[in-house]
Amino acid sequence: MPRDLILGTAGHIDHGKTSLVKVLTGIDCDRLPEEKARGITIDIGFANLDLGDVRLGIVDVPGHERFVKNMLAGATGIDLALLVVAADDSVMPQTREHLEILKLLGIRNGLIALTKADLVDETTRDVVGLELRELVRGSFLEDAPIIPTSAHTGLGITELKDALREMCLRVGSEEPNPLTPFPKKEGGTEPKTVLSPSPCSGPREAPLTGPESKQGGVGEGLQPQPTPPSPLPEGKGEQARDPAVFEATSADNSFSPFPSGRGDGGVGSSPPSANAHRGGSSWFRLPIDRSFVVQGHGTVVTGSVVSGSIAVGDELEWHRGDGTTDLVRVRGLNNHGRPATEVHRGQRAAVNLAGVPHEQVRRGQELARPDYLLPSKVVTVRLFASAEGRHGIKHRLPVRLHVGTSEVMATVSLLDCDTIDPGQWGLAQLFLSEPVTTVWGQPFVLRDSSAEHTLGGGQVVQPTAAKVRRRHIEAIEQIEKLWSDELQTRALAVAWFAGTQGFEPDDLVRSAGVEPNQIEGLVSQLTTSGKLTELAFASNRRLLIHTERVTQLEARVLDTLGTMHAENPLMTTHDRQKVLARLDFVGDEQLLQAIADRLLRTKKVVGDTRRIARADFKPKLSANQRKLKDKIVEAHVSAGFAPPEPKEFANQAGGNATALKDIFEVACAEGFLVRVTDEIYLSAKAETEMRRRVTQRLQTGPGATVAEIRDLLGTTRKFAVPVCEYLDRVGLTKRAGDLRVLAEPAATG
Ligand SMILES: Nc1nc2c(ncn2[C@@H]2O[C@H](COP(=O)(O)OP(=O)(O)OP(=O)(O)O)[C@@H](O)[C@H]2O)c(=O)[nH]1
Ligand SMILES: [Mg+2]
Repeated sequence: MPRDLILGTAGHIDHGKTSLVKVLTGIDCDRLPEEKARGITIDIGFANLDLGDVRLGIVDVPGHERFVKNMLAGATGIDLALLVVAADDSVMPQTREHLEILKLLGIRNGLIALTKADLVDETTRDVVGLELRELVRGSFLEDAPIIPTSAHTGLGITELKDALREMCLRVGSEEPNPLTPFPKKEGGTEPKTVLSPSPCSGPREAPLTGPESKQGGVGEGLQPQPTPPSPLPEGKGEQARDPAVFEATSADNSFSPFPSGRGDGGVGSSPPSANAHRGGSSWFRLPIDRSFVVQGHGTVVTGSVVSGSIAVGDELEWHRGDGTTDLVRVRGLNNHGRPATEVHRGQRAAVNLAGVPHEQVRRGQELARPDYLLPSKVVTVRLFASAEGRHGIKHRLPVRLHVGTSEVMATVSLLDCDTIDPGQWGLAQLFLSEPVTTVWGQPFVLRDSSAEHTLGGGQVVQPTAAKVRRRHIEAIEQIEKLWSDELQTRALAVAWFAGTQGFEPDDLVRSAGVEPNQIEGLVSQLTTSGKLTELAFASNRRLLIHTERVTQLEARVLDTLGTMHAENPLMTTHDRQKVLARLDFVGDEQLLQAIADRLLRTKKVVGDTRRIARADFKPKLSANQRKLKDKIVEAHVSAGFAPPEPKEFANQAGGNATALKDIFEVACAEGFLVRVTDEIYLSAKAETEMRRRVTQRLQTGPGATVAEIRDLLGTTRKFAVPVCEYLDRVGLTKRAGDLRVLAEPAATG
């Protein structure tokens, strides 16, 4: 099975990148009329090179300083770089800038082509070679071969192919990933611990160690820049959307949506399975770099597959770059102009999508497995200020964020310092003018707001973040934990930030760099050890919450119950709904019910689905007094409107008048009895019935006398007078001469 990898060119304008790709592949990546006319590359172009056991997708980038943003879109998702330097020109500004960008993007493998070798003598070549060695010292290209080539004489082309093949085989066995974090030796000093308030400069005492090899909410913004840059490259304009431009091209520009069967095009005897490839166990993701229309088939989008795989017929989420998404179906697939049944990481892909209007597709959008990515206007990052930069990166600096194929205006909020000095790291949040879709560990690049210089870059630590207060030590410590080598530590930090809202297991792929096949094991370790708590809801909802947060919520429920017990010391239990209603700021009724159930299960609370009390609450009545209370309630229920007098129970209360009063008050507080006077209590049921009858009677006619109300209730005058006064008191009736009328005429009881 051939190995698929993506190679990107890099280097200063006119140094011979496109010419070199052409002699290597026979494909001219400069396709646009404007590119032809001006003799320069404007936007990224594509080619492919079959080296037998290695298949390379090639992204050729422009060297012009004005088109660095296109270079950045092309460099996303590449596995290897081919740094091109003209022997007659040596190291130039974009040689440096492109190399810096490749380093920031975490590219770890590459070769150097010393082009136009036919134009210089041996001595010049050697001098330029020395300058190059100096340039790449300490970078991923430090030990890369420098191969003199000529697109005109063919010098070095065979050697270059051999070197490429050899490197690809080595890279394949190293299992690289485009989301590899910044290699330590190139990244300057790692972020310091955050407890020091000083600027991010000077040596760090306790460096944050990041993993050597990893894979891959909205807060208040700090006023991002108003106008996001145009999604289309300068000079290309609508031409990029012109199907004719693309249909005429080779590589992945020509699209034929129907696979022509197994073994087609030298791909092998069967389509490779998703897991047979590096990153194959990850979820699919493709940052879109172009789109076009194919007559009769509709919209086709292209990009480098940065993780996972897809097959024809799959459903994907189309992230439109404005925070909205749509589910779309893969109607057909192409890889370098050949139909394919599936495409995977390391391949260029052209995806024919059903139901996607072409005019709505733009660079910077993404296709991904549904529910993998989440757009966010705030991301938390580890940020490195380029050693080349003069001023470092200051708090509140307006910048351009380049991540994936998107470019978005942003404002930097430095969390642990005021300035990141050149060559240093810091922790930051980026507040964006448009939402972006990122994953944990994803590299990005920052350029200045006028798009003239590369300022730095780093890795995403929180793809969807809420605003963190600067120098908030606890939050910053948790952010540092998100960069731990340990999956468990990262997952717990995710849980910490998710708070009482919790998170779903699958979120860990995006927010902690956990491989999908590691989720179950990780979650079960964390729940078994009691660090995470899983709450299952009736609705099949499965939420993971940091156990500390669960404990906090439990404490809140207990506190609330405690307050209610203190407010009503006579009440033995409280209405569960009313208790939880006092915590409605938590904003999740299901969660509170689950917490109450846990408290019942762990016997910190007693009761049932209706009424609850703290297990440690000491009710005011003894067990015997409670029995008497039940008896009294019973007697009142059966007596209706002719209730017994309290003193009838004095003997049973041991002659203790205060205790007897308490018993009646508890019965009232618990809602069983209603006090009319100290001598008259009604059962709650009788009181409700009384209100109903009186209301009904008074709804018609002039009103009713006390005698009439007495008859209505079938009781005595001695009882009727205080009852009428009670009804006045509670606002149901009022006096009108000798009569009682409804206090609110419209009241219906
Ligand atoms: N003599 C000589 N000329 C070369 C060689 N390679 C490229 N050129 C010439 O250099 C000029 C620029 O070549 P390109 O391949 O377009 O350079 P590029 O790096 O792709 O330029 P941009 O994409 O615009 O950054 C063209 O006129 C080429 O013919 C070479 O090996 N020898
Ligand atoms: Mg070119």
